[in-house]
Amino acid sequence: MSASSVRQPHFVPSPQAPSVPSSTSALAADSVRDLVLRGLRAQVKSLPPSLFYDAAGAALFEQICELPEYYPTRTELAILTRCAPTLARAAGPHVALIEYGSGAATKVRLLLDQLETPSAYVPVDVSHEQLEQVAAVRSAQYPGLRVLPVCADYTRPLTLPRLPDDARRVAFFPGSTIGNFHPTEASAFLHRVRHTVGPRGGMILGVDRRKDPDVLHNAYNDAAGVTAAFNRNLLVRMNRELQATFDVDTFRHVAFFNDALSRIEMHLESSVDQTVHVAGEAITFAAGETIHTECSYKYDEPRLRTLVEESGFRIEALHTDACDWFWVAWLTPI
Ligand code: AVI
Repeated sequence: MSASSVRQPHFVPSPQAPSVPSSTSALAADSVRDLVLRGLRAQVKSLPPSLFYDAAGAALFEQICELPEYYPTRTELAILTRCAPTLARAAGPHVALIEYGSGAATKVRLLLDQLETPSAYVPVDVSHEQLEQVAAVRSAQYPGLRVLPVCADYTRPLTLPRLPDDARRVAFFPGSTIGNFHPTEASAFLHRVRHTVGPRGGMILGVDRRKDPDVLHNAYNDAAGVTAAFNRNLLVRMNRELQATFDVDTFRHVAFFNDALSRIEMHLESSVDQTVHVAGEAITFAAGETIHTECSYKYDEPRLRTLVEESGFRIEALHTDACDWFWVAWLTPI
């Protein structure tokens, strides 16, 4: 099949922004303003992590993935490289692979290379440009594979294009992005995926495991300061897009492991009492007050099992690495 057989992205409207990563560079200016003001007017200030991913934020995230301290990306890649043949055998022939938040869609190649006669690849992402590029490249690389891009916010209910009747629908959600959902949102998301893949379907899910807090701390407080720049880029973005008056140097990157909730929390802490204007509205900060910008939940096996099972899936296999830091889970419907 040639690149010309790539379908035009199928659009699904997304009225509300997600609270997990997926590029918001495509979000309308008024939705960014509404999201920001809602978060900053609250008594405990917060911003949705989806706002990290403007063009500069996406580039900083790519740098994070290469950092020596940030183990998730390379660890998951190593597991996928080793286990792709096993995952492909479990998934079987004629799979329609649905990748949520496909982005540059590099990891999926490891699976597509191993699957027996995959019938379709459905990358889902909010970035129209990236989707078109990915679709054209993958279509050229895998002749015979139907590439059906869907331009949508995957945290909202999705309508998929028509898939071949005999295809087994398998969802692919790598990167441990599930950890950026609050547990109730994670459960609702997995529940929707379960509905989408149907009773014969499956899911391949990347999950970051609970581990030594020092390892976690270092991964989100890298020596080169890239994660700090990624966090502070939110302020730069608000200054540019919402005519905000943040003095970026007066906000400190703070990231720590919250043991009771089993999550890394990222914050931006004001070092002084100050008033900042955002889209014409005055927002006051006391010295030491923070904006909570991200949660990254780290799962142990009982918590993962509970999450998966309450969403209508069962864990068929947990593939891990030599340090037991990460899982690539193979899930099937209960
Ligand atoms: C995208 N997500 C899985 C990353 C994480 O580790 O939670 C985002 C990130 N935040 C800081 N560093 C990386």
